[in-house]
Amino acid sequence: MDYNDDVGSYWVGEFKNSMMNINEFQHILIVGMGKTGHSIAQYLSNKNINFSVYDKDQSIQGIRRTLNDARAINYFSGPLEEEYFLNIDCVAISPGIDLRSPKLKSIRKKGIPFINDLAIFSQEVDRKKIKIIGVTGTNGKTTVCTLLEHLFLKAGYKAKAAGNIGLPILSMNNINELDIIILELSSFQLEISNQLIFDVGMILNITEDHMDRYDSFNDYALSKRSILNQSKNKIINIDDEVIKNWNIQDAIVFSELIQNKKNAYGIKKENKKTYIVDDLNTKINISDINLIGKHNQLNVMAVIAVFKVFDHKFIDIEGVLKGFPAINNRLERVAEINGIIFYNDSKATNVASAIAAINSFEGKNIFLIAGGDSKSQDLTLLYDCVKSSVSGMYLIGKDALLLKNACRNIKKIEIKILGTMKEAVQLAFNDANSGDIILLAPACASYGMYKNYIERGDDFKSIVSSLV
Ligand code: UMA
Ligand code: ADP
Repeated sequence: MDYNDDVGSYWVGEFKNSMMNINEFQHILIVGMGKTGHSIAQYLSNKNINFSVYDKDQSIQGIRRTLNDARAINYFSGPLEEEYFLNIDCVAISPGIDLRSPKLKSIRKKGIPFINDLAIFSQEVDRKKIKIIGVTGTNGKTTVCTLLEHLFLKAGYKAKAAGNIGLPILSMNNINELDIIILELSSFQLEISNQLIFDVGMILNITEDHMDRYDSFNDYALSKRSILNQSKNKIINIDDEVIKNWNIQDAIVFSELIQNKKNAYGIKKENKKTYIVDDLNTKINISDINLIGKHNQLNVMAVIAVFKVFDHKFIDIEGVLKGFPAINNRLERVAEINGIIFYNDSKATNVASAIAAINSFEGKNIFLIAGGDSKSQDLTLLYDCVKSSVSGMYLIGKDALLLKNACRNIKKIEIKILGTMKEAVQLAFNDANSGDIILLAPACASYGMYKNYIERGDDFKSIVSSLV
């Protein structure tokens, strides 16, 4: 089915191309020279395809240096100009570039195709041999991809997770020696090209994020939904408010609420243990895994659903799940000091993930450190959760005041705005008592205070370790 027929027309659809052959282009302009741009440049250079490069911020000398032996025809930097597209017959775009740019739309209108690393990869990979799993959703992608990679490796497959997880798809070595590739896909990556077909494509959830990049939540949701048009087998979360309304009929589903339905995974509690179950007598004990919170139960269900498509008889799923370690910056237990437990969930960069973190400590007093760049999200969605479960709120970063305003009518707690992470941790530590939780779950991106969420999590951890 054609993309636009299925989801209606919206601006992102303008950039979806059908099949094309990379070798037929005479001169490609790479827009954005971060990790992705560099991986595309290296690929084109290896194939002897002509290319030029553009980056808004990086200097021409800087790009020349980091490209090493790859040689571009032209190097452009500064504001994007239409003249950079003269003699260009294809644009290779990085995910960080906002496609609503009038200049890019006008280039596209002239009929110049836009591609990305996924489209190039689709021509490089040997599909007779390699299975590809695509994972998208607002939250949980890295957890699911890492867990899938872990399970497949333990089962003896040559498996690799790549994509938005931090490894550009074209930077993977020896692609065609692999059996299974697990691709973490952002909405930005899904905006371009429908060339790559997934053996399994899944959507974990859709909640507000990246509202600074979309005109509406619907545009963001539709970008995620487009993965289903490119997937031979679909896996979806039907507890999700957005996904359930799509009424997708031919998918394997997972849900906390249903059981014993065909092609469905659910949760069963029995003798204080939690199991993932299906209609075919699958019963997997997940009580003792290192991933805490209900949201992680959903993530594990999504992972297990993949084994409906792949043969799994020889994997001890329960055993492997138990041995899977917690992932850095995702509800990572950092320390216990004077009976107070510190958790680092720096990767909670949106409201839904912060709510999932707070809901993971039922019955505990939670002292929440949050704030940063809110990316135009609706912060009032935090209100109910903070009201019912948070005992103290310590806000930092650019949008601290916006967060405070979103929660200002909650009378029972004091909300403090602090200048640094150190002050926030110190104050939370002063206010908490034995048995309480101090949780970094910012609900915001780290921009403005840190290079990324990893640096923010590292700062939190080092401040906590200095409290001992
Ligand atoms: N740039 C421009 N013009 C612009 C915007 C950016 O020239 O208008 C330039 C910047 O100066 C910079 C380069 O583009 O030099 C950055 O490109 P990029 O933002 O596409 O970043 P990459 O380094 O290529 O990283 C991208 C993903 N980044 C984004 O989607 C923003 C990485 O996800 C991903 O790991 C990597 O490709 C490999 O696939 C990061 C991310 O934050 C971790 N993703 C978002 C998320 O997870 O929420 C979607
Ligand atoms: P992504 O790669 O989609 O950003 P991660 O696995 O890195 O996902 O997790 C990002 C944040 O979301 C973390 O704070 C994590 O605790 C939280 N999280 C993980 N899975 C879910 C989920 N299914 N629903 C809500 N939040 C989640």
